[in-house]
Amino acid sequence: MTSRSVSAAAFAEAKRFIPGGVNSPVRAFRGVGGEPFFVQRAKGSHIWDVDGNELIDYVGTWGPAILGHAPEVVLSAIRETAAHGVSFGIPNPLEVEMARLICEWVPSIQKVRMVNSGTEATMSALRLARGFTGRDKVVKFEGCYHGHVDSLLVRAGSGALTHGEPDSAGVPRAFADLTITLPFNDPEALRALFSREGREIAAVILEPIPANAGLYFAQPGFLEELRRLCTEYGALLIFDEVMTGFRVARGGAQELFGITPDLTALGKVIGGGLPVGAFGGRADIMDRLSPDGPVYQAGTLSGNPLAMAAGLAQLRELERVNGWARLEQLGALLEENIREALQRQGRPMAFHRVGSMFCLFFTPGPVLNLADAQRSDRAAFARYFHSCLEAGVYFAPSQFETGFISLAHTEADIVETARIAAESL
Ligand code: HOZ
Repeated sequence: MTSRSVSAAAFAEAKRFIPGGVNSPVRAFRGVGGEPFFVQRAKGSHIWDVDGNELIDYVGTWGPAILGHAPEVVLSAIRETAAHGVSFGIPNPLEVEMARLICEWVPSIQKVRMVNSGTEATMSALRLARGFTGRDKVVKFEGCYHGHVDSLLVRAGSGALTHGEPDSAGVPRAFADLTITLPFNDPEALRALFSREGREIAAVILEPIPANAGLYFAQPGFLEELRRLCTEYGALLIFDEVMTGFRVARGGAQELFGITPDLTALGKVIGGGLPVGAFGGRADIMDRLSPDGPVYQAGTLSGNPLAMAAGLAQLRELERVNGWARLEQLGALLEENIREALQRQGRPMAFHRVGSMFCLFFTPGPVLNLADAQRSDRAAFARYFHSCLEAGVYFAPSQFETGFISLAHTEADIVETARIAAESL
């Protein structure tokens, strides 16, 4: 049995001063039982806890670490930039470089504004959509998670779902009333809603690849129908690509599917591990932002030079090595090994993957929406999670999260992971 006594002591101390002992609920292991370990350091595909245990990591700081932990290109960019100052609150050239890169890589984005987290990105995109359309209602999908934005913590995924609070306390009824939720992959429900109140809808926001209630995919035609309805009724289509942006393809999920949203929210990979988000889209919409337009949005640390430098270094490295092709290879290797193990053991379980993102559901499936994902055997997932952790593999501590492979993972890491996963089923 692995010893984690130093982590246990650190957690006890943390709980005295930090609510629940964590600065974000998903870290608390509530979905799997037990207590979180404390990390000492992370490099490449591995992390070491304060007790000296080494783990192959598939959380990747919840998505940003696409090159692996602490890659040299990012570290040296941070060091070089820090030598000139760590924050200015004055326009700096790195912000413009980042904006130009985003606009070049994601053609639906003609203008972009940097913020400090994915939550800020979706929150601001929503306000802009309301300001632009002059309408109040927004539509989201059950199980999609868009950060802890008041009006989006309704039937939400990720930690909200894991902890059984998909409708958070503290969100005024009046806000929640303006949020309409629909099941994912239900075009009939979508059409019915639009024909009833389409002209009152400011925006539809979704993860084009839902990855916060496990990982599942849009059925053929669903995203196209959504795009068509938004256009017909004058509602804005917002893609939350905080997880998928720059990860599933250079141009994100919208490039994979060939769908053009009006606005896009970004985060995670874009910051190279530093706190960054961004939202952007059509210039005529973005120009409604202050100081040119009436929609106010601001941030002391937005466009922070260290964050811009780290993000730019990570994105350029990804492109230099054509990281997406390599991530697909590694993802395919994991999938092949896991599927083979499931078949060998006669375990009909839904394994979903897109590039370097993956999820093993403890249900035979099909999993097409939140209700399907909730059929997973969460007790079995918890046993699997702890068995993998004990054997040296760290997956996200919830059935309702997604795994991330990085460019630092090796074939040997992947094969070893699949072996441990198979033994833990
Ligand atoms: N957005 C992350 C994936 N579900 C979770 C990060 C967090 O809530 O701390």
